[in-house]
Amino acid sequence: MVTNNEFKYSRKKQLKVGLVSLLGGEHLGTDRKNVQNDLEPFGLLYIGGVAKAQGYETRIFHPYQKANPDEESIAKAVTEFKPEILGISSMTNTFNRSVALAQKVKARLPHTKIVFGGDHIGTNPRDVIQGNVIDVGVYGEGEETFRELLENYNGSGKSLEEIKGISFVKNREIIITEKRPRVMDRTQLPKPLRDEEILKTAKVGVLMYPAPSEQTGAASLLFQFGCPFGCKYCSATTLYGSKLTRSSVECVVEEMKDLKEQFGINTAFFTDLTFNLNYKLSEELCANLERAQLGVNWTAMVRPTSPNNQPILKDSTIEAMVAGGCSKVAFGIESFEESAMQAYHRPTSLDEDYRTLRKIDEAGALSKVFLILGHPDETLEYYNEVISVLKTLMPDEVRISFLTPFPGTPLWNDLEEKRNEVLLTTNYDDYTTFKPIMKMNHISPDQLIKQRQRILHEYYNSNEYTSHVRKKVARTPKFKKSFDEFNEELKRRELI
Ligand code: B12
Repeated sequence: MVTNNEFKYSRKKQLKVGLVSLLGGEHLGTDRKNVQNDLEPFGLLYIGGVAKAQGYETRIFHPYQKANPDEESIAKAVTEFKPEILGISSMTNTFNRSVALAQKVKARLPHTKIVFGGDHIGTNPRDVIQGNVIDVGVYGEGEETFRELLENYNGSGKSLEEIKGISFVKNREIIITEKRPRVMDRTQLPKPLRDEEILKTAKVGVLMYPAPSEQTGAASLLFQFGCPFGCKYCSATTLYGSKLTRSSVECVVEEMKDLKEQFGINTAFFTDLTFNLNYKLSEELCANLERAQLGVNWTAMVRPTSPNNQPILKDSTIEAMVAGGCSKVAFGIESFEESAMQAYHRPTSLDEDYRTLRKIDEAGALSKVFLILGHPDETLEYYNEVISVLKTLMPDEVRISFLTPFPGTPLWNDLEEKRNEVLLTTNYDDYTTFKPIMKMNHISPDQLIKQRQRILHEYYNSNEYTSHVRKKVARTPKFKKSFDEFNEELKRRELI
């Protein structure tokens, strides 16, 4: 049991901060048949920005760095660096491996303090107890919390009990301190600490303009942080509450400009969960990006309808996005199975989805839709409907996840005492959205995996899709290479 987790070091010692984020299960190995994007561990980079701004020697360790291809080499590199503080960012599917890595480091550096943050501990602060190695868990957004922890390290700050937004173990008891209010104006925060090697390895996939082979690095960016819509399967509500915080138009344009000039990137990924939430602001950002003519193409996630299914995505926003360099617009259809839409608190309008896709085609961008399969009530008939709906909607790219009630989400919390009854597994490693997690009434896990493959295979091989792509490339010839590379990847994934 981690006992002395107070961080008392001699006054103003030049502390060293190590930061680690491991890759998800689907990103490991050569297969990578479910990988969509390779992006920076963005949350961790913001934490790095805080540590650097506090004047600490800060180093990031990540598998996109040639020197750190796997967890053993990362543990070795961290040990050689001898940080006083090791910050680890983890999702649920990387949590167990992150704990194992922390144990390896702690065994060699018993005085190094281990601080976990990110989507998993961020929504499950009680898991600070796991593995008996985590000194502090940071839940919710982490910048201000980590700054106060660093001050605590230097003996100049608050005691752990006084620091909001953390969990730790004291006298065999899990202490969870008060929730930390969000930082409404993120222009006050230090910029993310970028790592050139990670940035240049990062790519937006699978279908993108510029095509993956022509991308010179993909930067993650954030304008509006959080989402008030409260879909029950999403971690955002638990992580960030319903408030939306933001940076500024000037800061985002400046950041993209700096990344272009400093690292020569030509691609970006907005991690905003719903880019069109405040459409006037989003359009203002796009107008400024258009004026700046930075030659960076980017993708963003939008939402066509509100939680009560009213249209919220304006044509003017899509036009402004494309004029500002957006070359791929992504949005969730998720499910149109009645009980699933209710259970997820996430309705969809296929008419509005159709209108949105045609608008994206007309504006000259690529489109990607997200679907979730695996709600217990789904049937084979529903999957046949999914195929015919896709042939009608004709998105350029489809990502199908399996319903995954991530620990700490409303969906997980609602399952409460009947979890063992309705879940196939509670092994965190399986929570990648590419493994069936929920037991279903009419479909076995193997059948579900086959149905997912069948839906993608039948859609991408359909005449509707082939002629849609032909017309799209005829209308926007610059997309030819993007679709050619996409085709190659679909073949490699045995989807065509
Ligand atoms: C961008 C993104 C990605 C990117 C990059 C992910 C990365 N960080 O490495 C890509 C496309 C690669 C990706 C892949 C996957 N993703 Co993803 N992704 C997102 C998305 C859309 C935005 C995340 C983001 O950048 N937010 C902005 C940053 C600034 O916020 P943040 O990450 O929360 O960081 C803050 C705090 O968490 C905290 N913090 C974070 N790390 C640390 C570390 C320390 C030490 C401290 C103190 C604090 C701290 O402070 C940060 C600043 O305030 C989220 C959606 C969401 N709801 O957030 C899903 C999301 C994180 N992804 C999810 C999943 C499941 C995956 C995949 C497993 C899916 C798959 N199989 O492909 C993979 C796994 C990849 C991996 N590396 O593990 C889930 C995770 C749920 C969970 N509990 O695990 C989310 C929440 C979506 C959802 N379904 O709800 N993803």
